[in-house]
Amino acid sequence: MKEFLEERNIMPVWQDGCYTIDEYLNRRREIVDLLCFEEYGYLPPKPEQISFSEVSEKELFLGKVILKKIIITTTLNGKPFSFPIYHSMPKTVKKLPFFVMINFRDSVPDVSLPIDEICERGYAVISFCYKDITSDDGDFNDGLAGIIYDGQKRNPHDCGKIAMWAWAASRAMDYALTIPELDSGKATVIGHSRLGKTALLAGATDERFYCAISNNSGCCGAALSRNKVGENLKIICNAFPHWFCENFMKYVDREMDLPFDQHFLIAAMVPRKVYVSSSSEDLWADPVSEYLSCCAADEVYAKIGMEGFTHPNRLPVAGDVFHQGSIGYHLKEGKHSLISEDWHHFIDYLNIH
Ligand code: GTR
Repeated sequence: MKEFLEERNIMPVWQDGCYTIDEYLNRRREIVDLLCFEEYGYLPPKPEQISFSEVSEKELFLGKVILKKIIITTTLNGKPFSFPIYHSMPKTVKKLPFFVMINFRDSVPDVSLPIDEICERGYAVISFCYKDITSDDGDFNDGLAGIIYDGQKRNPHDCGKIAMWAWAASRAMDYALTIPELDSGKATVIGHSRLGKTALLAGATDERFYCAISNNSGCCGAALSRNKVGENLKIICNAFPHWFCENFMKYVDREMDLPFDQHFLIAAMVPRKVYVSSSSEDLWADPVSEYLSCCAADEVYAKIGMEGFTHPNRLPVAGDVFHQGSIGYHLKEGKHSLISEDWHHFIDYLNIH
């Protein structure tokens, strides 16, 4: 794989003097800081107060699944901000591993959230709709954005919308920690596409997530930016400048000047687990660049003596599933999507680790 990585001008995540997990954790903080400062903006602060109120409970799938709707209420800058989350779990007496899913919709089940199959395999899910946090557009008065900016201008390193959605995933995690049926050590944050970018940032900034899963996250998610095909920085920053901080705009057409590449975001999960899934026809996201990012991040696991990305010495082909190391991976045949097949791969991987 060396020749492919050389073509991409891969920057080493590693710096001299880090050989243990503890030394890497300091480096990790610098990496997360860099990604926030230059790309996504710093996440909003932890709320001054947080509370949870259950508004409904029902049974689904002939009573096999319990679905609760909860309102999370936070106080931020002295002002209240609330949003709904959905907590689905199988009826059980034992502690459950669980997903925090940042979703496009608030429906449960949903086309991307086959709750019956996930619960059947012994996992719970806490999901929420990203638009219940703040709108997916340049309106910085809507929802959480309005609370944070209060009509003021953003500083160049202040949060864009991805960082706000990631903040909400951490609030869902705050809720999970209050639920005795959920195993706090087995939390995985997951999202698809723009929300796959968000899941990686949530995992990078909140170490309570044991694993982060990015499904088809592409540009500014799992995929390397340098020499990427399909969407690039110019296209994404033109279409969705609100996803990022203002500092990021200076890298349009200047990928080579970035002081990092997206494998830094993957490496921010070390020594925890991270999973990248791609779809073979998703050329906009660029599966090869997603794969090479995993190859590049592998180095960091290797340095601290952990198995990182275990894969054959070739580019991926549809049907590949690599679950052995700390970086999980699969390339499904088909289009840009998050479907039941992906979920079964994720659960297979989590069950091994
Ligand atoms: C596209 C965008 C991608 C991807 C996708 C999505 O329009 O170019 O970066 O995130 O949206 O979120 O569905």
